[in-house]
Amino acid sequence: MQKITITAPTLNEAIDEVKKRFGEDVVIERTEEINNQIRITVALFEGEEPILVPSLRNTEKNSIDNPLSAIRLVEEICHDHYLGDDFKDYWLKCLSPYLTLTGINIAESLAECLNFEGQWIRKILNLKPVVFLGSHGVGKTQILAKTAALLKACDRSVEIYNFDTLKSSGQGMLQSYAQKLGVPYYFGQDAWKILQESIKVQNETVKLIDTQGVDLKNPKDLGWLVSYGQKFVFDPVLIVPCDGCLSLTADYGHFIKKFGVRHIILSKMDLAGSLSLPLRLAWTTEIPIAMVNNSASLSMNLQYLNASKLLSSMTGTQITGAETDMTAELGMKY
Ligand SMILES: Nc1nc2c(ncn2[C@@H]2O[C@H](COP(=O)(O)OP(=O)(O)OP(=O)(O)O)[C@@H](O)[C@H]2O)c(=O)[nH]1
Ligand SMILES: [Mg+2]
Repeated sequence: MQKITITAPTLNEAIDEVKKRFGEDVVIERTEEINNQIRITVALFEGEEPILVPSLRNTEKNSIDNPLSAIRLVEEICHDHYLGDDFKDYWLKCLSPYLTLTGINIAESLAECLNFEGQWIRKILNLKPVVFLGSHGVGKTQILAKTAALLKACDRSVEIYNFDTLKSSGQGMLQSYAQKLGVPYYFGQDAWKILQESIKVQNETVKLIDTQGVDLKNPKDLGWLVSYGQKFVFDPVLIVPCDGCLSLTADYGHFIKKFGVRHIILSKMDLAGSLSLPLRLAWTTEIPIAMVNNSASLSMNLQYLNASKLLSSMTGTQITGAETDMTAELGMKY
């Protein structure tokens, strides 16, 4: 076996050079950063010895031991999910220190690109009403209901405030759900008054606020949040549909800034072919992904997401409730 090193200003250029000189099926033994240059060490085998670079499609493994396969997988995922060249380059840069022959954990490099807040439900504060925001029909009401159920299962006291006075069907569903959970439910103008009193008292109760769907380009119906936001502190979470259009990323980004969104919750991951909108949004805004809603059914829990689960989902293996999944532990029997 012969070892050759190739040096280039960036990882991509170094890899291109390796591919150009030695073809696709070559074993990269190591990558290092030396004097702001990337140095790749390539192992060349003599004779007919085949070099196998396994395809990672549909694999459940996050850990692989071939640097070139790891790079290919990242390139494939970015291509398939329309994540863009800038995201791909960033991810490859994060991956580069992990490219050794001792097992490459791609999920760790992905975790450096995106923030995840799996403990979001546990960290919700009583003093900051959580406002569920988002476009029309993205899953706000359903996610609020699931959040309420999970908080109840953690023995937290919860109140639901419905400010969506436009949608009578949403009102009916949320009200009946609150009844089943034994959670106080307030609607419309009454909800306003009671919420203000409840905030003043500073009790142990978590307050969840449902809102009507808004046009993200022109969220005029949320003027109340801006004016009340000067008096009270809210915790705005944005529901981002995984099947949403990538071209909306900038509108979502402006909305996040305007309303001080602290977390995003992904919805409809079960329906999405590509995850371009939520992932590019999470990457560009650095807002943590708190939870995922994965079903049209109220009886299916929210799940937390981490890099490893996301990677499984993006390579074709559906996300399943891992043993450490808080929501699976709690179970939602309502
Ligand atoms: N498949 C799937 N369906 C979902 C998911 N989340 C919500 N839904 C469905 O999407 C529809 C809309 O959900 P809602 O919770 O009413 O959405 P919303 O954002 O409150 O809608 P508006 O109040 O009208 O703006 C319902 O039929 C839900 O069952 C999800 O993660 N996956
Ligand atoms: Mg709703």
